[in-house]
Amino acid sequence: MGATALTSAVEFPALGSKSRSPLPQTAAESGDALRSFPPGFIWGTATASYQVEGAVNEDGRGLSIWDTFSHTPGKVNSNATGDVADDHYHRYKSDVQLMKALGVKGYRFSIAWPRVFPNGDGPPNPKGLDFYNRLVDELLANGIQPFATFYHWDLPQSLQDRFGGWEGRETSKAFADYAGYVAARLTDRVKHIFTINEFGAFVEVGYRWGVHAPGLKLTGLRLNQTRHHAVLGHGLAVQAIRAAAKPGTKVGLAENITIPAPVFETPANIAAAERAMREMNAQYLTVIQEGKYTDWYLKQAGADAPKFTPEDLKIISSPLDFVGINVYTAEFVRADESSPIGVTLVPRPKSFPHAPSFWLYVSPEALYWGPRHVAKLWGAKEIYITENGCSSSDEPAGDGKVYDTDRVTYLRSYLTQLRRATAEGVPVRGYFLWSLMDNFEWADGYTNRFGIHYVDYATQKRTPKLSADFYREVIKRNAIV
Ligand code: PNW
Repeated sequence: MGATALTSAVEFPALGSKSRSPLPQTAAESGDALRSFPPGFIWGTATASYQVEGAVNEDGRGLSIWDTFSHTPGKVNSNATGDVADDHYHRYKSDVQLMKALGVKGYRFSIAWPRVFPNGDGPPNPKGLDFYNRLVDELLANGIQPFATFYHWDLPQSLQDRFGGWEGRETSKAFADYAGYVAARLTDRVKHIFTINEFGAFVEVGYRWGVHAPGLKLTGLRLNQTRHHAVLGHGLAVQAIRAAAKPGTKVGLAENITIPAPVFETPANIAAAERAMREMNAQYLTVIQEGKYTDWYLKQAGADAPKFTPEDLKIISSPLDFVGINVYTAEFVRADESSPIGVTLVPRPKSFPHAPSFWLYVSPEALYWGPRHVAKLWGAKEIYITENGCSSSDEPAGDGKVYDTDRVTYLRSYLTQLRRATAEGVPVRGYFLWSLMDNFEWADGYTNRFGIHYVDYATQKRTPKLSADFYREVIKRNAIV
């Protein structure tokens, strides 16, 4: 059987021939109504300070827990550190040009607390803040809106040493002081602020599993109190930002909510997923939205329940202007009368497809159910997808290009689910792809690449991957391609 047998067996009408059924030629032709996003939708990319900046000893920056952790042998894959990372501190101007070439409308970056307050509290270091002044000015000059995260895990080491980091209430207070200081100086130009990135990652992975900085393995009351101080720090920061910011500044957070998706969309399973959403996020987004810990969480914690005052709960639930969610994966659930909250987690088979990052199960439904739960349960009026993306093996081909069709497929599937949410009126206003470029992927070092630009770490050369071409088209058409 040769090629002739194949071609004669299947007859493809020539394109343009009269007998051809009138199928649309492109996805856009198949109806923008089916593929497009609301007008004014903000397409963006995201990064974080320690993952891209480098320049760890420059202009008076203090030590962070990630400097200490990455320099402790055995903690990070290949003992990689963020000492140089993407050298973004020096290359931010050309990196802004990468964004401009993509056509992004927004850029989500984070501010390194130890650049601004080298000891976490005490005297500020104006030279540290100057970097962000330069970056913000460069973004605005290129028509890109800055979205700033105030805490993306690089806690000043001094706070870890003196107060046990987020184990101590003093850290929550210091965070608010730092947030107010920065808000006073940037909000003439930065209109969107995220207090904290991923409570559910930095507390659980850093203070419970010991896999991220500071590498602790807390349990019981100490762990629950750390969780409490994280959300308290967020609430205190919201108040400090509101007190210091220029009018028109919007404040929110960026949380990697656990997203329960109904394994099939029956009314009973959907109701079960909504119950699960509140409980699976009880220590973080639920208490922030509802101003109380769920009965079930407190019951489970028993004597280890965090110690708090009614005033704490009021601070934690300070009203927000928007909710940001980082979306990577879903947990499938179904209704179950026999469970105390009427829902069971469906186990994942070993063969469930995932990205090179072991935790990143490919579940596009997350980008529908995540924002929908947030809007339905808590009435959020403005939602941002503050991160979504995936790792890939990303090996450059002979021509130097990276043909990351796995990432393109991943993004297209997820965006299709996001489109379903916006079409139903879920108020998602923007989407920030993680990440603009390959970077320091925490305990995985430089092995798991998430960028849509390939970074050659030996030369710092950035090359757009196929996924960058895909994203440029999506942005240009405001539609899935
Ligand atoms: C997020 N998990 O981290 C972070 O906000 C980014 O800094 C990071 O680079 C990106 O996602 C990709 O990992 C996560 O284990 C790390 O479920 C781990 C998990 C989730 C998010």
